[in-house]
Amino acid sequence: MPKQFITIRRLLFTALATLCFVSTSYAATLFQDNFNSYTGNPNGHGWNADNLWNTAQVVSGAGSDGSNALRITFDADQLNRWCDWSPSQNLQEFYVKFDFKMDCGSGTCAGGAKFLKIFGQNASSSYANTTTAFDYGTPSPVFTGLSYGATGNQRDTASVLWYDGSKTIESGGVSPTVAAKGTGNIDPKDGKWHTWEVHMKYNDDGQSNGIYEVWYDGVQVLGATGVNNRSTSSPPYVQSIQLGGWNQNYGGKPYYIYYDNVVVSTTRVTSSGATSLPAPSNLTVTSK
Ligand SMILES: [Ca+2]
Repeated sequence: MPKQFITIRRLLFTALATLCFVSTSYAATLFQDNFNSYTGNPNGHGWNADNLWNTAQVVSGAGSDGSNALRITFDADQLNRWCDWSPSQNLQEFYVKFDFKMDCGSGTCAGGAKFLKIFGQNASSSYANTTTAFDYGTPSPVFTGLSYGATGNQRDTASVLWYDGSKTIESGGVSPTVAAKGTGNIDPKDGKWHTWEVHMKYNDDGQSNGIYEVWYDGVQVLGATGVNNRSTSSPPYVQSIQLGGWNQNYGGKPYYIYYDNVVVSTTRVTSSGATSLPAPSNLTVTSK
């Protein structure tokens, strides 16, 4: 075979091998959407969104970099304004990260909202949910803590790991170890983009080895291990990850939460959007 052919073949092989290696490095990403390829209702783009009120809409130019972003409108009380992603695989442990912005419109964002809710798979009315929400109970809602259920077969929001490091655990529930904490309530209502990250793991059957970690703008505000966040009768897997969600006390003045650059992954995502297993940057294609 002529030397030129061999050289081209080696070049192609090396290029393919490089592509495969880079691709493998990003295999930890399970789902991502920067909303830049479409506008309107996100249904059909990997999401299951509110079709009844169409309160979840991808808006042109709304992102932090002028790209498209998802906007969820909160204009009523005790209704769901949601946008869900459901994994196609059984997901016991994962990271979810996104950018978000509060837009208070002509009001003061006076309503609480679920913001980010993780629903566990439901088996015969046994389930385990996790919530990071804007607190309903204050006139100017803020993030106060991560809530989940620590007892029973229908676990939702009865226990709270507060961002000041304290915890409120239901009677009879396992008290986790809180190794990382923030300084207290988090108020993102400054009209600027922020980043929210959650790492979650369901405990194995009969064990208390669940995990919760939360970062706000890259700063860790919660780190809890030894969590018991499901009963053995609940599947240890995620049903859906929901943006927006149940809200109340909005006070008659609609407000909006924008979301962008959503990534669900099996390892923590770096600020550049890559997973924490970085793609090699020093690869070159050579031939002899
Ligand atoms: Ca975008």
